[in-house]
Amino acid sequence: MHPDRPEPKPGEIPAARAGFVALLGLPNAGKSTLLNALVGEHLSIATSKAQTTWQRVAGIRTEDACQMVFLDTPGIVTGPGLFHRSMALETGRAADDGDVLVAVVDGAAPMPRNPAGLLRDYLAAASVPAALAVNKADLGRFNPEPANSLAEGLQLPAFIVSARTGAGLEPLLAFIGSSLPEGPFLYPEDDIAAAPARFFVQELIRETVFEQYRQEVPYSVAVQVEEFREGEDPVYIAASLHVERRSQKGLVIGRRGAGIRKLGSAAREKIEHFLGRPVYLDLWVKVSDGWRRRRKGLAMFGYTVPDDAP
Ligand SMILES: Nc1nc2c(ncn2[C@@H]2O[C@H](COP(=O)(O)OP(=O)(O)O)[C@@H](O)[C@H]2O)c(=O)[nH]1
Ligand SMILES: [Mg+2]
Repeated sequence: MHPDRPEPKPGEIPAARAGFVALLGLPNAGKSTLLNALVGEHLSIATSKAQTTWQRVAGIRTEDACQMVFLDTPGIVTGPGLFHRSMALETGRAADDGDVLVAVVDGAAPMPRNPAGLLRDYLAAASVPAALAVNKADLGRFNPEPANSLAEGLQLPAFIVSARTGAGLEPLLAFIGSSLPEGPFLYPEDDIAAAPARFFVQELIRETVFEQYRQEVPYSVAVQVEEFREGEDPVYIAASLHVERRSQKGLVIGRRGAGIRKLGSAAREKIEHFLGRPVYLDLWVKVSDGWRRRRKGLAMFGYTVPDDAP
């Protein structure tokens, strides 16, 4: 219970609660996997590679008189590049919008010192209720101690969870539910996402790129859905993949188009699952020279542009 909030009187029907829950944490902690587990749908792309989430993704869970709008974020991203700063800004904005903060910590990995310090700063500066979700409890090497002592130092509750198996989510949800402000729902009760279907199509294609390509290639690919014709059967979707350099175009397309064909069929299956309908997916590869380093490039693909961007 938030300290400023009065206890409901016995017999009183509790008012509805609703608000934003920002998911913070280091790359690879499992923020996106946790959002998906909390919403019960694969909304936010999650891969074994770090920094796959480039902008905020909102997923909605409505239960009884409580609506939680989870904001997945790129997390605590450090790095001098424009794109790193764009991601860090996204995280900061989601944290500002959060009525509750949940810091996701990988309990199966050693805590790196510097970024963990940033996480601590975020939590220490928070003016809203916050908690730690100590994730990956399903792994044998799980050790909650470092996260627990971080939580203790900040006087925050810590919840041991596994985003992968769904274990331990109930106590975390109870904490979030009781910490949200009273107020009407922010979205219709049946909505699970706060973005149009084409956003998720774009993200599913990006996720598949992360799964199928190596090294820096997936980090260079922005996806733009050019056409989305839901009136057609199968649904017709055309999307372009924008790489940063000409040499990457060949890498994505692959020998005699094998790469792009494999990408297209795996992405199509995911999109069909998401839409619940057959899909015809047309993919194009384009070169948008150094888009991650330019204001125009970031803006073109809908990413946050830092004020001082060239
Ligand atoms: N074993 C295990 N793996 C997890 C869990 N949560 C996330 N992962 C894995 O950790 C990696 C990073 O997850 P992701 O959600 O993309 O992390 P993010 O960068 O914080 O969004 C992926 O390979 C996930 O499958 C968990 O509870 N248990
Ligand atoms: Mg993520």
